[in-house]
Amino acid sequence: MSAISRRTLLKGSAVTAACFSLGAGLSARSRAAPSPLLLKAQFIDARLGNDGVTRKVMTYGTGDAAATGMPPVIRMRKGEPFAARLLNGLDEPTTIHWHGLRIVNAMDGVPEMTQPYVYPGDSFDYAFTPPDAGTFWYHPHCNTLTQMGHGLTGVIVVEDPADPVFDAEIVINLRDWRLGNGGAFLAPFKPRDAARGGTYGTIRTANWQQEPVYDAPSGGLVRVRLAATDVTRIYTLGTEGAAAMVIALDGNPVETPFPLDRLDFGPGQRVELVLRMPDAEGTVVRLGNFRGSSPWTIATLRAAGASLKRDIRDMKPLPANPVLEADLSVAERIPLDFTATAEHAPAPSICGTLGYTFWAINKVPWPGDTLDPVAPLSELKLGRSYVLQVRNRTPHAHPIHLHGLSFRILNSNKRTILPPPTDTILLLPDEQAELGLVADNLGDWLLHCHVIEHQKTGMSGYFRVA
Ligand SMILES: [Cu+2]
Repeated sequence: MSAISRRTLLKGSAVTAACFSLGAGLSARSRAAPSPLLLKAQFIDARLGNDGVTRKVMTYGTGDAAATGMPPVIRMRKGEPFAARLLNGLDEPTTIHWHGLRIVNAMDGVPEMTQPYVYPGDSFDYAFTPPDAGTFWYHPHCNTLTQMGHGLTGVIVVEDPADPVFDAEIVINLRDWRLGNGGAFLAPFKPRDAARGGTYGTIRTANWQQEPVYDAPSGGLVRVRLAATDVTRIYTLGTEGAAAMVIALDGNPVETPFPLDRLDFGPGQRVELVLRMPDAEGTVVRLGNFRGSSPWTIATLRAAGASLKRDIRDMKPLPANPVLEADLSVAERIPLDFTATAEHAPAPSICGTLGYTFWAINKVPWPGDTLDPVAPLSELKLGRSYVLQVRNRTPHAHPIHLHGLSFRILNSNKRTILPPPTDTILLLPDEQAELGLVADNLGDWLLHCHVIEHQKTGMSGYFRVA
C-alpha cells in the first residue's frame, strides 16, 4: 500500500537531518556573513500517492538546479544572521512567511502589510537573525490555500550551539494533498467544509512520502522534529514500540520533558521528541496519528547497527529561548472572540479570495491579505504587557497563530497542562483562555487561524505594535 523508502541515518551531528530531505543538496545552513540562500518557488512533477504523477506541484529549489522534491529543510543558527533570496518561478505573486520566527516586521512576508508582492520573475531579499532555537517552518502568505496546498511548506531548524547532542535527528514535514484520479489536484476546498472544520486532503504524507521508514541507531537517542504544515489536519501524535519524551513544543523547550502519550497538534504547530531506539537491530518504532477511530502510521523508525545502549536519563535539557514574561500586575486585557459570521461580500485580493465569508475575530471578517486592511484588533505599546482573553465561540478547533510575538497560555477552561511559550494555540471548541505576552517587536503582526480556509474566509486580524 505505501511507498517505503529507507535512508541511512548517519550518527552524530545535526547535519544528518539532511539525509531525510528528498533529493540532493537540500539542507542549507546560514553563516556569520551569509550569502543569500536562493529559494526558487517553482513547479515540478512529483509522485505523491500511488495513482500517477501530479503535475504542477509547487516547491522551493535551492540554487540554479531544478528542484526534485519537497522544499528544503532550512538550517539556521540562533543569534546568527540569515539571508535568503526568494525567486518567483510561479505564474502568480507569492511571498515567504517564516512561521514562529520573531524577526523584524519588514521580513515577515505578509503582502501589502509588510512587503510588496513578489510577482512572477521577480525576487525579494530576506535577511534577519532568528532569536530563538527550535523547529519552525516557512510558507507563502499569498493565495495561501492553493500555494501551501500544492506544496509550498518547508521546515526550519534553528540550532543552538548549546544544544545537547543526540545520536540522530529526524525532521518530518507532515502534510496532506488533495488529489483525485491520476494524481491530479482537486479543488482546494469545499465551501460546506470551510464553514465547519475544514477540507481534508486525500493523501497523507511525511516528507512527501507515505509511511516512510528511517533507520536510526539501535539503543540510540533520537531527536524527532515534527511540523504540522497541512492546511487543515489536526494530529494526535503517539508512538508504538518505544517510549518518547516531549522536549519542545512550537519552538520552545518544555520546562520539564514529559512522556508522550497522545498529543494534539494542529496546523502550524511543532512537536519535538526524544525517543530511545530498541536495542535489537531491525526492531521498529512507529510514529502514528491516533486521532479518530482508525489510527495510522506517520513514519517508522527501524533500529540499525549494534546497540549504543544509551539511557534516556542521559538526555540533557534544551537551553531556553529569550522570551519575556508578561507582567500580569500591569497588563492590559484585550478580549478576542472567534466566531462564525453572517455572510459578507469577500474583499478582493491579489492573493486569491475563496469567495465566501464564514468566520470573524471580534465580529470583523478579513482574509488577512487584502489591499485595504481593516483596523488593527488593538494598538499595542512597545515593551508593554498584555493579556489576550481569547474565546472560541464555535464548535470547531482553531489553531490561532500570532506573527512576530510569542505568548504564554496563562489559563484555560479546557486544559490542565500548559505548554511553554508559543506562536500558535490550538483553541479547542468553546475554549476560553488567557494569553500573556510582551509587545516587544515593532510593526503590524497578523493573528489568524491556520486552518487556511478559516483564515481566508475571515478568521484573521492584526495587532499594531508602536
Ligand atoms: Cu479555524
